[in-house]
Amino acid sequence: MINYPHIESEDPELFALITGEEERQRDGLELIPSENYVSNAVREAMASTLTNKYSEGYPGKRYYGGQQFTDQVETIAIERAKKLFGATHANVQPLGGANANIAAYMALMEPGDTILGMDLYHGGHLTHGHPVTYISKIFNFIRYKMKDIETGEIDYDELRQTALREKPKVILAGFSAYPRELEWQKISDIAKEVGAIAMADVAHIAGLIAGGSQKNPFDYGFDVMTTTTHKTLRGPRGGMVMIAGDRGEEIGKKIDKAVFPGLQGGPHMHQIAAKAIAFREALQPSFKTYAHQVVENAQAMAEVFQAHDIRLITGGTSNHLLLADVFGSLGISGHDAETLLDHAGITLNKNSIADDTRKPMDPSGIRFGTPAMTTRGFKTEESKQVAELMVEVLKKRDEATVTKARADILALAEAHPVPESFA
Ligand code: DSN
Repeated sequence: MINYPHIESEDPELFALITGEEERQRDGLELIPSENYVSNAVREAMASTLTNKYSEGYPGKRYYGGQQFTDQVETIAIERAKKLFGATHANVQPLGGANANIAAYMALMEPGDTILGMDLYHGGHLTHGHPVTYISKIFNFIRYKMKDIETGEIDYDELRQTALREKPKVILAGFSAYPRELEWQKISDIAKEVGAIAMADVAHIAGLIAGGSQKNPFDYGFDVMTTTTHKTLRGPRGGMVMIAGDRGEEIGKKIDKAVFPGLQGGPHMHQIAAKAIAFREALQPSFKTYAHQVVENAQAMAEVFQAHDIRLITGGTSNHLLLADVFGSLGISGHDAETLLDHAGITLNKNSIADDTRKPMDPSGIRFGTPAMTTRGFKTEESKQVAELMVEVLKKRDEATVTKARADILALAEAHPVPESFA
């Protein structure tokens, strides 16, 4: 446990909010698939005096003095990231996944250039060119989709035809709401055929790749990989860009320039230290066990939902997340399902399903996943128990059922305290 004696005595208002959030995380179940619990070591790094330091530039080439420790911190983070993902180059400075993606676009393309990515309503992400983003005004984003929503199969023929026709500079493979594994080799072959850079946004599955429960795009000819560090990878909130392959050195230089000074100012060195600590944790053999358990738990939850005839987009899951069509199956909207489950102590998010006819703030689906509960030590039996509780709440929707589920969730949470260390 980390205490906050100074905040408590100096700013009781903030102390109450921070401890309130801590209790919420402790007593409820976190099923948002992009969230996790970090170790105390990671949290200590984020609270360290490294936050006081300006370090514009890169190790050995900074614009400020006093870098004898920060240079080493960043170098260690880079080396651990490279080892974890088999990269030849890593930039650990992006402040988040959005920055990592934008820096990669800036490094790999000129304004007006075309990038082919996954359709946003078939699992892609805002930063993959949603019209509300500024980058969508700078680059020309075009899309590929699933061929079959019930199996999740991507339409690789359409992808290839589009790539041959549009000649994109970059083909982007990645997602934030797609429960299946992509065929990395097929995508990288198409990229080679049309002379495009193959870029993977593995923000959601980075931990599963590091732990060996999902394939590594670098093993299938991908040139660039962007990620967040705080989802399945279980590190501090932040981003990263990695490079591999024959053009690694050339692309690496462009990425570094794009991150700084192209996009960001001083790197957040306390976060970089925390990333280094999380990477070390992910290099331990126990992280492999964790990554495999995440997927097993998600599949156990999928079995329960399917046994209750609740439609899962793509017909199940091969990774850490599930997307359930609760409106189509149970007549409850994603928004109402999220609220109801919140009352039962289960946090997840409403989500559009592929080709949803409802609006994003009140869509047909819910998205949930197992990274955080697996960190707490949940196995398949407990995962099934949670799924049964969710289904019961979503079907019955009465106060007694929600109250009983809340008590059961609290008991499960108490039996599986959030670990303080993964050393
Ligand atoms: N907000 C993240 C997610 O929940 O998937 C993606 O950036």
